[in-house]
Amino acid sequence: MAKAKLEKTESPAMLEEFYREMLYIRRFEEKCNVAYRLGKIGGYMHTYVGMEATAVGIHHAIRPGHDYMITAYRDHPQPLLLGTDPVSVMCEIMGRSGGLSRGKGGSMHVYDIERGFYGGWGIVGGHIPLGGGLAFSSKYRGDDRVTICLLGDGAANQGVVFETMNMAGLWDLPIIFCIENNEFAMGTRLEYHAADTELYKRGEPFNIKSERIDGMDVIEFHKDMERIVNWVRKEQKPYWVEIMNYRFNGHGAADNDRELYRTKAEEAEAMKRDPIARLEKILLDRNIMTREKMEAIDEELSDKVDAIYEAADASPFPDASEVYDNVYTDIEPEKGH
Ligand SMILES: Cc1ncc(C[n+]2csc(CCOP(=O)(O)OP(=O)(O)O)c2C)c(N)n1
Ligand SMILES: [Mg+2]
Repeated sequence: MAKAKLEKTESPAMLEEFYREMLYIRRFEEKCNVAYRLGKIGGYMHTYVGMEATAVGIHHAIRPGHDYMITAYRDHPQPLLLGTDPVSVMCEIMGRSGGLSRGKGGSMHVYDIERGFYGGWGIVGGHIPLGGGLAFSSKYRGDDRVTICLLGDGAANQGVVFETMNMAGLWDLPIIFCIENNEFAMGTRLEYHAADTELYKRGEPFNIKSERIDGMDVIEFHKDMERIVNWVRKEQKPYWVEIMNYRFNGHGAADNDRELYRTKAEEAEAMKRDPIARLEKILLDRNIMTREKMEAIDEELSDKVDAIYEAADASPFPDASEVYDNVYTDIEPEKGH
């Protein structure tokens, strides 16, 4: 049994899939960064560069399309992995009418409910009780869904997190709080915002099983997440997992002053943990892939991302007449309420 599992999780085909998916996310995010600088994307935008193993490892640990997932504003990779039309994702990021929210939400409000992805939320910590609600609905209906609730190290300090943890622990909700500890909350380093930087310890007072795992080694991380997801599905209890990763870009696309809060030397050290480079080394060492094959995959994915961008750029902006559509009010705007 254990051997069969190992073969599945470490088969060459699986590792190639991990590689393709992580590289796809990186090239997609890099394209977004370029588009932002060209003025093609407005508002806020936060990329996932450096953290790709986290999205990919979780995606392969859940039942995609069946389980629920909710996150904050680093929300581009999850729908890409779930199979959402990537042009509709890019359109949303670019504010075009072909977007998932018809271009009204932007980068922070990507979602795909049909595939179990509930967004895409901009208020730090605001989505955590919603994650609790998703897990409660599974419990109430008696289905076997697991809810993945992603949150940052900074978000882990918000009051609603503790309220949700209490309810999750009390009512045995099938939710996994995935703390993406990328060491920063905007420009605030972990040790300046957390009374105890060992965030994994926070589960215990709420009677929630918890642990800290490495989120930069996609193979090990995926195995850990698979074990945790299976446990939560079977036991119908919550889990609190601190995922150690690092964001390579600035906090958001407008953050060009990373030197104000971290040194170049520190970044260089962290980039030695690059999940893509780490997997490349494993693929080469195990003779699963050659450098040439990797370059060919990179070219293929870069072309794919270029085509997604071109298609999105051809989508029109929403018409001004739509400005009040899907806004939850029946009050006439001209009456000034
Ligand atoms: C309630 C609230 N306070 C402040 C902000 C501004 N803000 C946006 S992101 C962020 C930092 C969050 O950091 P973290 O949870 O670690 O997530 P990361 O960006 O590292 O993924 C802050 C303070 C906000 N969006 N909402
Ligand atoms: Mg953070």
